[in-house]
Amino acid sequence: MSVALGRDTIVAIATPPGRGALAMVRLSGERAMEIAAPLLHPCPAEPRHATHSRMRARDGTELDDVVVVWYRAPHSFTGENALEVTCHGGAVSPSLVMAALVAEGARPALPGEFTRRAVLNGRIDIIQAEAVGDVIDAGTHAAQRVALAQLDGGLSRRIGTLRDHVLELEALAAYDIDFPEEDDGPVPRDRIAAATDRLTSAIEALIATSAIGEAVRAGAVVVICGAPNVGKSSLFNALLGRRRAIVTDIPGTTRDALEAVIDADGWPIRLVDTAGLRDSSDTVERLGIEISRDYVGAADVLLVCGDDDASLAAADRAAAELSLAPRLLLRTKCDLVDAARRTAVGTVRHVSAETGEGIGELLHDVAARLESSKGRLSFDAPVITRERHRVALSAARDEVRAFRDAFMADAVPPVVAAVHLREATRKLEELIGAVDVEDVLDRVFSSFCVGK
Ligand SMILES: Nc1nc2c(ncn2[C@@H]2O[C@H](COP(=O)(O)OP(=O)(O)OP(=O)(O)O)[C@@H](O)[C@H]2O)c(=O)[nH]1
Ligand SMILES: [Mg+2]
Repeated sequence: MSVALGRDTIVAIATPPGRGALAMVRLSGERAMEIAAPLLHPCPAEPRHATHSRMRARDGTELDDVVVVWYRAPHSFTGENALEVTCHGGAVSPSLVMAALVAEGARPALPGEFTRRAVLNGRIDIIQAEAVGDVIDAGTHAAQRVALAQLDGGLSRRIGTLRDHVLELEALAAYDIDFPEEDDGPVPRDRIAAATDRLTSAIEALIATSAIGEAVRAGAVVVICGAPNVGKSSLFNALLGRRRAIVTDIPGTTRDALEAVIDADGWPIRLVDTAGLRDSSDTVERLGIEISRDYVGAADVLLVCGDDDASLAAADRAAAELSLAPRLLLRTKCDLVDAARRTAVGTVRHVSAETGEGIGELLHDVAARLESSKGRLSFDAPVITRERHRVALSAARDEVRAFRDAFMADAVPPVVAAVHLREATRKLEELIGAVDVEDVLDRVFSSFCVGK
């Protein structure tokens, strides 16, 4: 990359493009005020106060009527001198403001560059930076709440505490190493063993939150499957409360998988309608069926549909072959069958997209299945939300275990065993972003939008 990261003053339109009442242009870097001042009439006199200004180009051309807030380093989101210019929205005003600031020497920001600077300047850590992206990307209130808690530092503090415990253990081990001649030593071995076990359990407990954390951040995948024409797309529409998927009486109507996000008792759900599973000679339909099979394989919960007992049993067998996820059996189009003559047994639920029967309860069933497979949805304790977190914590746990094995077995000199603890500390610090920041940052910010 040829741009001088960190030294330039950067600028970006922080609001989405399109028609809107207001837009915000954000400027950050050492020269932020110097760059903006010649264009602002008047210029903000005090930091953190809103100033109503006319913005004019150097040649006197009127640009827009704006409200400016100036932040003095280090008291800004990025930790640098910064300016937020709120102008009119739409296609013209924000671009004019941005172009004028670029003409004065600011450089257009790269995606995520403001947040990257916030990390590099120690305003937030990497876990919190990820949360900034998650708050923006959240599709449901639950996902946004988890992200906000993470941004608030809950998860970072929890990981910091784990790291402190590793350091304490290392200190205990070091004491033992330094005074080996003390027979019963000042640090009995079983004390070190017990501390190691407590630490391993604490790391495990945090790893165990990944099922729920990842499901809430990304949405649990709930797939509607079954034979063609049993009413899958009708059920999909009924659950969404709007006509999204095409419904016809022609078997094989749905060709591609369709996704929509809904809420089931607080759980964010990625509901998927799929092409009916059958042997087909139609090329397009066959491709759709392959996609269906992939979705069924990746589902967190399956809604297995059949409009009679035989088709339901066949669909259940097919689903069980492809997936270990919990399956809810749905006898569809139940409005066509007399309540008295309903034959299905056990856990089969009767639903009708036509009358709405069973549809509301179905979402409670889905939430209950998710709760039993992933844990209770709660926003009080920190949860990990990404594979990156899970991988780093698992590596740290393995190092702590390796230390215990080596230390207790006297297999290697204690100093060598303690190396595992240093490695565990490093894994936890990498997770928060205390070491090798640049490398981790590149991965974290690859998906960010410009202006954040
Ligand atoms: N009476 C009644 N008819 C329904 C119900 N649900 C679906 N149907 C009818 O069944 C037919 C097939 O419905 P779809 O929802 O397209 O079925 P599908 O399973 O998505 O079919 P494919 O996409 O071809 O796999 C349509 O004619 C629907 O009107 C229901 O609850 N009651
Ligand atoms: Mg369909």
